[in-house]
Amino acid sequence: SVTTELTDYMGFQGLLTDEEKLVRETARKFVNDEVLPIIEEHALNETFPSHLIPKMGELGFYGPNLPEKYGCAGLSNVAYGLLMYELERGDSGLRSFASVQGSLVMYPIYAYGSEAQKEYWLPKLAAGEKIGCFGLTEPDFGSNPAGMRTNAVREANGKWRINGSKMWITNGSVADVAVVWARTDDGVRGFLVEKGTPGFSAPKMHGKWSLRASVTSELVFEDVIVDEEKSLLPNVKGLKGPLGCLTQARYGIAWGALGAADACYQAALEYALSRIQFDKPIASYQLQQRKLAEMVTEITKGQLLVMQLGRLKDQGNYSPAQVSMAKMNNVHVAINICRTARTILGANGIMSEYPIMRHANNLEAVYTYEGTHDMHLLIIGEKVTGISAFR
Ligand code: TGC
Ligand code: FAD
Repeated sequence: SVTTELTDYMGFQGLLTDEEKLVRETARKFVNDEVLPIIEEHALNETFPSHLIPKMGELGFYGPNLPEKYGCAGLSNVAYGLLMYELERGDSGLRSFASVQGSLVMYPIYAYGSEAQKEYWLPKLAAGEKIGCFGLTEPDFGSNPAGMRTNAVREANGKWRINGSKMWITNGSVADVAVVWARTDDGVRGFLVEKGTPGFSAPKMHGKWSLRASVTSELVFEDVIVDEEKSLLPNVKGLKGPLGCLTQARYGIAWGALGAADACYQAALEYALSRIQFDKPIASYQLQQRKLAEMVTEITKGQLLVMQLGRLKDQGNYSPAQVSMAKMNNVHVAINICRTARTILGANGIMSEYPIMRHANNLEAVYTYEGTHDMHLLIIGEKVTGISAFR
């Protein structure tokens, strides 16, 4: 059964504005009505529920914290976080879709694009009429994108020629536009490459045991020619371009992972109260109570962490290293909560009838993408010591 309220041990919802509460309730209803009934089937079949894309656009789920001028909702960052929480309570793949579309495609166009690029792309992406993807990672450069080999060379006629390949790209083969980061004579630059451009292909990757209800692809560029005005993001140079987008997406993941944890905690609590062994509900045994008590404690601490971060972000007074702490901590506690929830359900915990293995497996990818757990520890370590231990 579907529990109707989110876990709230410390009056977290009392910290929300009416608008934020409405966003959360809208997203929760959408997930309960449209996602939970179908998501296990999609995960089993390794398909994304693409029929939900326009509906999520209608509900304003893409880039909701960007300005209304471009067809977005102009909501607070806390509202955006709550949306990610609820979507990931459904499935990390669904939250990934919205994260990529809003934080990794719409955000760079908004922050680094020309006015014409913004006016052309943002309303279509906000409505879900067009889908985007974000190509940074390469087969040989994951945690260290500074080493990327994909390159773009400016030709005499104001065109650019792109060569190289990207890997592990969410939505790659379904995207109408790829935000691609490439090495140039002028440092790393961002390009908008449209589906169907000659020399550009995006083969789908198969065989994931994690994020099965999400499309992951390679991007291949073989002498792809793009027009400077339409394609080059003019307002950023260097690795701070893509890393600035990651800060936006990592912020949403820090909220989202708690949604997956919440789904597993609630399933475990309900199960523990109803499952009888040795003539009593297993919830009456101290060992199981300890697990539930630790789960709800970690969810509560995580909620307060992202709430404070969200308010700081709304004030424009936050740092990427703070976002790293929230992403690192909340994904870490979420994966542990999902695994512990699995033990409470015993054998039932491995079945697709319950959401637990799906969430636990999804979080393996979430633990790694958008900066691995280790990389975020090193970012925090650098912040507190002043010494970089990356290289
Ligand atoms: P470094 O020298 O530290 O920085 C280069 C420039 O970037 C600035 N910067 C940032 N700006 C904004 N946000 C951040 N988070 C930033 N981090 C750094 C920095 O100030 C500097 O600016 P400037 O003006 O001085 O040039 O760069 P580095 O090469 O030493 O690398 C730092 C490191 C290791 C932290 C970075 O490379 C890193 O974060 N690596 C992890 C890679 C990663 O997270 N990849 C994610 C790929 S996308 C993805 O996974 C999508 S999943 C989508 C889904 O399905 O949800
Ligand atoms: P590596 O960087 O090879 O790391 C392997 C291990 O070494 C990790 O444990 C890491 O923590 C550790 N390590 C690396 N460097 C150090 C160091 N200096 N010190 C200590 N330990 C270190 N990328 C995109 O650009 N766009 C996307 O849309 C996207 N979607 C993704 C979707 C999925 C399902 C997955 C799984 C990945 C996605 N990625 C995407 C890629 C993701 O960002 C990378 O997988 C991630 O950044 C890690 O890179 P890697 O897998 O190459 O691991």
